[in-house]
Amino acid sequence: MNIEVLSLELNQVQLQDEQALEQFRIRFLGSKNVLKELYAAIKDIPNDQKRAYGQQVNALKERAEQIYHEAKAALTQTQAMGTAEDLSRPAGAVKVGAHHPLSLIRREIIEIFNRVGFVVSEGPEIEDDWHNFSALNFPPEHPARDMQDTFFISKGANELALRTHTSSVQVRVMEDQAPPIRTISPGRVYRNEAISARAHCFFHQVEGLYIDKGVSFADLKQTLLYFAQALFGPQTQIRMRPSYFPFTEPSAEVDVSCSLCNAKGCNVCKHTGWLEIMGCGMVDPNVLEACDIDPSVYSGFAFGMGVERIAQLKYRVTDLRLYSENDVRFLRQFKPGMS
Ligand code: 2U9
Repeated sequence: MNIEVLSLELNQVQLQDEQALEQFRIRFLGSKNVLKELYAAIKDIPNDQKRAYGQQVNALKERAEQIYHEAKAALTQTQAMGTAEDLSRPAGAVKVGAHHPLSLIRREIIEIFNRVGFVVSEGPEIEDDWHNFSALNFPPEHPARDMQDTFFISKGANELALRTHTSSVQVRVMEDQAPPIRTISPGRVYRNEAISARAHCFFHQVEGLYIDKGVSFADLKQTLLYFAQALFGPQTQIRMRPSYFPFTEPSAEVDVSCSLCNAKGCNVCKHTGWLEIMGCGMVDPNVLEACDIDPSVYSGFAFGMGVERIAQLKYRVTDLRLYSENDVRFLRQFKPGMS
């Protein structure tokens, strides 16, 4: 074996698979490699040529190492490309989540009222007696103040409870801002009820409030007609039935014509042609006074609706518990814009 032959071999070598690579390693870099022969022969080289000879063998060894490492790296890369993802291919479909039906309805309601100048106001879920009851004209003996109906956190002088409606947020708005006020308050509210298909210990409301000079019941009716037609379709009619709430006078329940049967009567509207969707009324002068707004100058209307109730009508959800059980078979049915 001599330097020229091995040098020629290194020039021509092709290491295209694992086997060839391993054979090359054994031959040039293994414990009994061919270069050892050349190193051993150094003792027979004349002294004046030893240095040049040694440099040539070292150069051979370095080239062999370089060829081995480059071929190994190239093989590893080829293998990786064979098994890994092809990064140039279009990505597979990504599974996206769905919006919760209550979020879809809440968003739709907010958008409809935004268009006619109502802005969203939010407030605490833990409320004091004043903002949840007293400022809203609830008499001291009103049943809503009872432990049976409300979740109290503390009783006595510093009484706190989970809010039973988002009207409390609007009391705060009236205390903080001068009229004109046009606001809607979406949010979660709590009632001390046994959980069933038709009742839950929490649900969601959107309440609205409009206070200005000269606001009338006609303004209320026209605003709610606009809302009902925006939400349920332009053919929708509304009707009002007299009702009672401590915070409004006069008060009314609002029905929309049943869009399922064109108000002809079906199972959903219980053959009446009408579906109840909200309550409303003119803000009681006592409430305005409690919030330092002069009822001889200003008047206002208010309304309130349950988001679950609206979602029930739009999506035909008949069991309230579905909204909070996080069952993906229920949740993934809802897509933005489907309502
Ligand atoms: C202020 C004054 C008055 C909000 C109103 C209703 C009528 C109403 C219910 C509908 C179904 C609650 O979710 S529900 O159980 N709400 O009927 N809410 S008027 O009146 C207000 C609000 C704020 C300061």
